[in-house]
Amino acid sequence: MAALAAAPARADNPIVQTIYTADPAPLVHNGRVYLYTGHDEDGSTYFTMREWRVWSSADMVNWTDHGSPMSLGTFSWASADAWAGHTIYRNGQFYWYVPVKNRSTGRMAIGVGVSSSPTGPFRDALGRPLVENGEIDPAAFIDDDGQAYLYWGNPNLWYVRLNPDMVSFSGSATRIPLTTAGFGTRSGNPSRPTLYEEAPWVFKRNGLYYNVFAAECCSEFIAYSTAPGPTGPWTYRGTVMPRQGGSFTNHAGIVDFAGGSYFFYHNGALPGGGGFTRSVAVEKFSYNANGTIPTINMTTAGAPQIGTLNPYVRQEAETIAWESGVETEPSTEGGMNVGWVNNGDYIKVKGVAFGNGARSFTARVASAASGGRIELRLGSASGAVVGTCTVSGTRGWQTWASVSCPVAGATGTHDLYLRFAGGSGYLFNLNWWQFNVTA
Ligand code: FUB
Repeated sequence: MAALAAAPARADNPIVQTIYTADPAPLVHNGRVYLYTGHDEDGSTYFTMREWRVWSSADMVNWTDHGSPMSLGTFSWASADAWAGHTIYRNGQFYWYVPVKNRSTGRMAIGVGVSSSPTGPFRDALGRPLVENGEIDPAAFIDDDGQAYLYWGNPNLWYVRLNPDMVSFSGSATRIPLTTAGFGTRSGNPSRPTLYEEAPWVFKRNGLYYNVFAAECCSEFIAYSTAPGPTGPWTYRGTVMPRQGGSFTNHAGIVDFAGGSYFFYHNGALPGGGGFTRSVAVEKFSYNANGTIPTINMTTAGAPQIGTLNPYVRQEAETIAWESGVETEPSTEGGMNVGWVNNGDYIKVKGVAFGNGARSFTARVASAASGGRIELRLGSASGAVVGTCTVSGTRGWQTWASVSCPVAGATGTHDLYLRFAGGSGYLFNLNWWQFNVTA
């Protein structure tokens, strides 16, 4: 399992440790960043990917796991390869464009899932591919005039003009000329003379159109081009993220959120990580004054936290900055819960604002075994204990009960560690928790 997290306790990249994730596609909606990813299977030796996953955050460090609201099973015509997708919002609906293998043709095709919620569930909007030419990595963009575009491609770069319904298009697929002026020069590969490899990410900023893409496999780096319009002509602008991180692919997504700019990518940084067991990470960056993108390097620290987390409202157990040992699963009470909890495992929640002090703690727990303890620690997994909650068996891993315990010494803002203790084997599951200002 990827949930090893033997790295230093304070690192926050990669941002998900419970599973391997790849191909980030961030979307800002209603004060949160929703992060759509692929899922590399444990121990994979190919791009063995069967589902997509959704995460969200309001502070860029504590990420909530929303599970898998779309998988190969969503597309009855798809047989394999739940690869790199992109989600965009329009008129109350979320459209998730994904490449999958078409069972009947054996070729890669682009499907589109649709949902009225950013966390799904998503359904197949068409019951067939939106477009199919054997190429991958769709990215949607809606221009200021309302015209939407879908870009995709490896080895070529294509676009179609999407209709306002976002699930049909006008005209036919158009190939963007891959010129060296537009996409840089690759040497030693006459059939691919430009750096463009795959994974386009198109957006507009201050009237300039950007195409950030994975360059020159393998290994890939992230590069970008700009243009005066959504269809070009493109001019190559250089490297965004050099080759780093132990994965021979990389895949970028960029958003602006709460006044900052954020660059998402993937690498092989988790234990057992590599080219087919990747993990999504994020860095904060600032555009240069002339609109160019600076070189961005991978870090283990990740982005700084925006604000703090409020412990006096219900927090999902699967809202995590870093964890060691646990996994998640769908909960019968809705959303996800944390499970596979062993003695010594922990969850770090960053920047928790206790204010004048918490007096008690409540957790929603379930256990088919005999339970254990939740130690509430500040600063590190071995930090000061401000409370300990005893969890008893509930006769089922989804038989939920609330437990409470007193808290003392939790004032100000700290990283909170929920450290789990008990005997051998799985101890209990955790669905949500909340601190209280009353005993
Ligand atoms: O994840 C499978 C493929 O690897 C994606 O479609 C590409 O962008 C590369 O990241």
